[in-house]
Amino acid sequence: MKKHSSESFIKPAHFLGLGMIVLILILSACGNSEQSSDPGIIQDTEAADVLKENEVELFYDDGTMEAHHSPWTDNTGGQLAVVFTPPFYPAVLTSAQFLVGVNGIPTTTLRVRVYKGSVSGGPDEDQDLLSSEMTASALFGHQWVEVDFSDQNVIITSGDFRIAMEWLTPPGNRGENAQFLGMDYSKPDRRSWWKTDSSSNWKRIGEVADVGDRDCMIRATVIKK
Ligand SMILES: [Ca+2]
Repeated sequence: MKKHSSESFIKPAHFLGLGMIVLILILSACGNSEQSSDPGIIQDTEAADVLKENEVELFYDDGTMEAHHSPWTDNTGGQLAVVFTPPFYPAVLTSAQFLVGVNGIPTTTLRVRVYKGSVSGGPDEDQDLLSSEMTASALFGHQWVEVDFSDQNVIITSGDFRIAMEWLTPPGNRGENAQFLGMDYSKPDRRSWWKTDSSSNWKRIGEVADVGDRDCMIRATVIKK
């Protein structure tokens, strides 16, 4: 009887009232959850936007490879380099990209070099900006190989800097024994440099062969400190 009287006590109107209260509570909870989670999402997005705004990729090639080069030598230590001018100071170097060509042996290990220097002069190897030796390699040909400098603490406070690909394996006179670097022949910027082997002097790439100036396909990403 007690059970029966209890059931008879809750009438349809009461169910409707309880339902409304539950609905209001649910909507209220949803509102609270939006209020508590939205600011976090907005903050994350703002932080990412700020990071993106401050990060700049520096490049002087147009992304299309007309040819690819190697130092064409039987010796080691040949290098191809690009000089970069940061748009702000201090600039922290975060990464570099090298477009490795398809010919030769694309997966050959290369050494990454970063020096001080200037647009008007050659790379200054006495001012090596890396704190430890860095190497990289492509997984296959015609690939931008990205190198991360986040552990290197490379900070440019004034002037320019240079990034070079160094051949650790003698490429041979036709370059067939090692990797190639992509070259852009369109609108060259007089920023690319050539060194045949470890004992050679740096030359502007326009002084090598008779095809004029061209851009080595090396890029750099910097962020304002
Ligand atoms: Ca091009």
